[in-house]
Amino acid sequence: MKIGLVGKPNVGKSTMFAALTQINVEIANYPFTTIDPNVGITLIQARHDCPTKLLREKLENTGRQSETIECTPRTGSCENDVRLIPVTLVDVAGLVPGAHEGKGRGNQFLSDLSQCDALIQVIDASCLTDLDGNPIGTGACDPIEEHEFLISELASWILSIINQGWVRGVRRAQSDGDKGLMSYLYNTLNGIGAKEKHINSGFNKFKINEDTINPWDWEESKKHRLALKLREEIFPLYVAANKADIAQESELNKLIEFVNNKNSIIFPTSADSELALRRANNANLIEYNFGSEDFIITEVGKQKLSENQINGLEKIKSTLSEIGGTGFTKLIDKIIFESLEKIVVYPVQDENKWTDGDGKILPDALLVDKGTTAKGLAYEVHTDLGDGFIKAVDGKTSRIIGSEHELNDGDVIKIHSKV
Ligand SMILES: Nc1nc2c(ncn2[C@@H]2O[C@H](COP(=O)(O)OP(=O)(O)OP(=O)(O)O)[C@@H](O)[C@H]2O)c(=O)[nH]1
Ligand SMILES: [Mg+2]
Repeated sequence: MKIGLVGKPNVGKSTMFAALTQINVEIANYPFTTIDPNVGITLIQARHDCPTKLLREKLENTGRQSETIECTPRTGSCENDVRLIPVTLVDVAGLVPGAHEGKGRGNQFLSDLSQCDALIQVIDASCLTDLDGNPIGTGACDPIEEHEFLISELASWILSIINQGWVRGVRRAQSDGDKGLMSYLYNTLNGIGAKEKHINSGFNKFKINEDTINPWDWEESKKHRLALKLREEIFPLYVAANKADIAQESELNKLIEFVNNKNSIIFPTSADSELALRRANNANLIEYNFGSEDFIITEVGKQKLSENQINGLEKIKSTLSEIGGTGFTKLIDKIIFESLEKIVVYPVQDENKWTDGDGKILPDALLVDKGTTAKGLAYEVHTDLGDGFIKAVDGKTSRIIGSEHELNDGDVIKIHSKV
């Protein structure tokens, strides 16, 4: 799972990246601080208790020792039976109008977004910076315009890719109709991460209001409308209404209503606050559970923090209570588990002990699509495992399940395969 952070320059993309990945990157109050993309890992919470808890209960019920039973995540981690799953974040250069034509950092950075499963647009909800990211003061921008220009810019980028071979590509539509056109689109956009299902559903949505005959005669505006629909499928876009700590409530609410009406997900966020809290937490100055709406200053903090720092933390505290936390945990959780409809499943080699070949308990927690079947999971683990699939066993119930059985969030699955 890979999420790209996009938006105009100077909105807080790198601040959000630094806060969520704990990687130090350059942050500054001017445009184009970031040039080369930053790539890192953030951890998201599964929506269920780690199944290790169940394993312990099972053992206790049969009168066996369970205290030493702990899972060993190969990636991510687990704390107090809260399983944390890695998600890759990509922080790219700021995008200015005309980026698809090479303005600002241009197309290079757009290709940095290739293969992302979703994008989060970071918007400056405080409106203190203009569309090019220059800090010019109150009323410098319109957050809704900022959102719409990004959508259009992403579509223009997709259009510039499909235009490269359009005349030759759409000839296939002459003999094969829509199927030929879709196959051209898939072959062309596959390189930036498009899957067949994206092309099919984007194209079908486009067809609701448009005819698809004679594509060789289409005007640019029609192709742009197609690109808009394809973008929705390939790069679902969500919004972090950032700098909410200094934003005007009326502007913030206008933006939230606008994005909600488009059935996307938006939360007010404060990247600055999240970064400060995580750093203070790492230094033992405060106790802060990521995503929570409050924190406490530790004894060490009381001794070491200056009056200014305490005041700063008090300010953050009031931001947290105003906007309900810094927004990121809720935003990413909702994107992954509700909008992208992912579930977490645990493939194991031993269906009784829930271990891999080395005796490690629940080493893998995989994010897969809701509706993934037992055989589908086998393919996620390895193509050979999928090709040789015989049957699977549900580790929680010990029942044998067939290839088409749909998995549930939190399932522990042993796959039997010819290989
Ligand atoms: N008040 C406030 N300031 C913020 C917040 N997030 C980031 N900033 C400030 O906004 C400025 C820009 O932050 P960056 O993270 O460098 O922004 P960016 O979007 O990565 O910028 P480019 O790399 O130039 O595209 C810095 O001065 C940050 O401290 C926030 O939530 N609230
Ligand atoms: Mg940056």
